[in-house]
Amino acid sequence: MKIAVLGGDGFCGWPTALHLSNADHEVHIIDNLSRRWIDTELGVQSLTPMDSIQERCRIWKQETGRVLHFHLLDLAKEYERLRQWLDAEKPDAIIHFAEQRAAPYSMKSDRHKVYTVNNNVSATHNLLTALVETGIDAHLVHLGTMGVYGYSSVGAPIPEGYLEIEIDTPSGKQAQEILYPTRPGSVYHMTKSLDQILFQFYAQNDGLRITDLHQGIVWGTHTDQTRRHPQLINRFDYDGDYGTVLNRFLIQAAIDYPLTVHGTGGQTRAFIHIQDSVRCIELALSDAPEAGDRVKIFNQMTETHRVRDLAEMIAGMTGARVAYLPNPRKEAPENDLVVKNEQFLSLGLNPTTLQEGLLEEVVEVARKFAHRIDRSRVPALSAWTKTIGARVEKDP
Ligand code: NAD
Ligand code: USQ
Repeated sequence: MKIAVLGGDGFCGWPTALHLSNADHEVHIIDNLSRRWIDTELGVQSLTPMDSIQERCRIWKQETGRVLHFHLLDLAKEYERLRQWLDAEKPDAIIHFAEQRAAPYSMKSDRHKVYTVNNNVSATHNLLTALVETGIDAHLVHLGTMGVYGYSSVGAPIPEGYLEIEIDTPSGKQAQEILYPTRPGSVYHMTKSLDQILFQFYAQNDGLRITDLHQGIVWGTHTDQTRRHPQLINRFDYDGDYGTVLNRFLIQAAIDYPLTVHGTGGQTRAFIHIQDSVRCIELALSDAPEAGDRVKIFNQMTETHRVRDLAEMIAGMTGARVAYLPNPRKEAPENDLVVKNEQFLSLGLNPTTLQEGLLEEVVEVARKFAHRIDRSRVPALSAWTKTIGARVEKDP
């Protein structure tokens, strides 16, 4: 297939582009490199040294003989160029990673909220309307988030996207299937909830074929392809805005920094290893909906863990200390989480679960590049409300 990977320079997009290229697909990366600019804005860098996207593509060709095409394009701001590109290239499938994805970054200030909403909602909507306009029947696979469901403590299993309900009508009870009610916990997660409505509309109105993957927190760094050459290494975020919890704990353990648990650490979240994330996308591509189908929704996660359990496990493994800090976020201090993920399992996913070997591998990567870590960028300082901000700043 000819596949466009939007956001293919990012943490999930790069290994996906390599995986699909390795599987003999013709891969086109589209990215505006905004993530690299945000590193500059925040004064941080990936733990792992990343070459330019052009250099990464050159090394991939040198190692495998396969070509990765790169196009510098802003999906949110360059609608005409996007439409022309689609019209000229007519991809069979499009994988959409190209959004501002950090919850803390989206809550930093009013400017960051505005940027995140404008960038994410415009990128998704521009893509959808350009597909309609050009009449291209590509299968669109979007990387969404488990966070759209919210983390209430009800404890009932979270279905894959849709909820069956019964409503009272004058002629008795009627069964109905609705999108699971969304309850985002940050401006970023809110944009993913808005994306869901955009997808629902364009599938029903124009017959677009869309799959939305509600992905959990991705951990790890290597995949089979990124291991092939040092310059193909994946990015790895550790800072307080972009670093995700398990990867942060692993680098903190490597540099002897107390593991930064927010609050009691009673938050339970869904996780998936980067290698499985890449594999799930390939599986989703092989199971495309037909025109006229509702949006196909998968829960892309393999296990759930409580944050404090992860911290204690890594502390036990590495001897790191655990620090329980005031929580900069507004979120339930404790929640249970049961998630259905039968669809990927039935398509043949064989989940990679947290294993000491793999955790140790990440700590090794962190130790190798520890000299690149700026300890002052480790604390998570972006506060969800002004009141919470005052409390977090007072913490010694
Ligand atoms: P990332 O920030 O590393 O990559 C996103 C890429 O998209 C970057 O290279 C960025 O430059 C590009 N981009 C952003 N806006 C763009 C625009 N307007 N035009 C063109 N390119 C643009 O993020 P990631 O961790 O790879 O996440 C990718 C997707 O997966 C996101 O949509 C995110 O919501 C979702 N996701 C990520 C995780 C995770 O743990 N990393 C978990 C669940 C879901
Ligand atoms: N947390 C800590 N200590 C830290 C960092 C985080 O205790 O040092 C806690 C947070 O308070 C939160 C949980 O860990 O309760 C998860 O935080 P996170 O930063 O790992 O994940 P999140 O903000 O939810 O966002 C990440 C990705 C996002 C993706 C989402 C999937 O950045 O793109 O959508 O995971 S999910 O969480 O399933 O919605």
